[in-house]
Amino acid sequence: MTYTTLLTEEQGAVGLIRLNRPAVLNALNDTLMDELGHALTAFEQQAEIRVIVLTGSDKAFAAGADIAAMRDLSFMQAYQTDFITRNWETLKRIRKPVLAAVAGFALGGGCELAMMCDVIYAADNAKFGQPEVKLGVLPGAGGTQRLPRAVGKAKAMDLCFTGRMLTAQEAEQAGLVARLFPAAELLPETLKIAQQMAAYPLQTLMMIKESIQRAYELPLQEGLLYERRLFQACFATHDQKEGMSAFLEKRPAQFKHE
Ligand code: CO8
Repeated sequence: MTYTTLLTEEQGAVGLIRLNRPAVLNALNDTLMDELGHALTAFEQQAEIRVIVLTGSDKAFAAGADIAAMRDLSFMQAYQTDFITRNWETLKRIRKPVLAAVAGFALGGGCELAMMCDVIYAADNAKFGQPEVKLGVLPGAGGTQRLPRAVGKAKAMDLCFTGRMLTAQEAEQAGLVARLFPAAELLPETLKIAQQMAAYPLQTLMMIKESIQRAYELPLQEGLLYERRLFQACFATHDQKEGMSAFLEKRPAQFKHE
């Protein structure tokens, strides 16, 4: 499938999606979000792909929703069409790990899109922010909800009230970013991590994702029980026997992802 706003490629068991609207720093519009939903779903359905990486350019992951496409919307148009967020839930439904590799600007909807991913790896030139207040609106795709969960209330309020940008270093210290890399190494390093993850059993990666996501939704006791049941379910898989046998026999494991 050829997209107008994305580039996609497969690298072994890793599916790579690159946001590609360079003239507007990958600003998000309905076409891009529809295509992103399609590309993610295609990798989700492709059995040989086990991990997905979402990235932008060296200058921008995404500088937010497309302001030109948004300015003249009426309330009815925004409400009835669910401008750019109509496909937002697609990303939430992806069960394979989705890693964001963020270089440059991740602002507004761009920061919110990165936060929809399971892990954010960032270049040392990355800048994160929710500058919507400067445009007379508030974050509309999770900035007031996911950002406080990621960086705490104080930083989230500060960022949303002032519209200032977090540096990559601050973002890592605050817990928004898992690891930082020099800009030139971001994508190769993220792909290396993705390949490492993709060698592990797919069903285990999916269970980890499902269980960690529950940590944000369930009371602790319910989350712990959910985790324990998934742990026990692993004993029905080939890969649990293989992983533990390989350890005891001091040899590399041969996982079959089943
Ligand atoms: N939308 C449209 N065009 C954009 C956007 C954007 N978000 N960001 C950059 N561009 C365009 C610029 O207009 C410019 O175009 P041109 O060359 O034709 O003038 C081009 O990209 C390059 O940008 P700059 O010249 O501004 O580049 P700089 O390096 O000087 O500055 C910045 C980079 C700081 C990133 C600057 O472009 C900027 O501030 N951009 C806007 C950031 C912003 O406000 N983002 C939030 C948008 S609102 C949002 O995301 C809400 C999401 C909620 C969705 C949920 C709806 C229900």
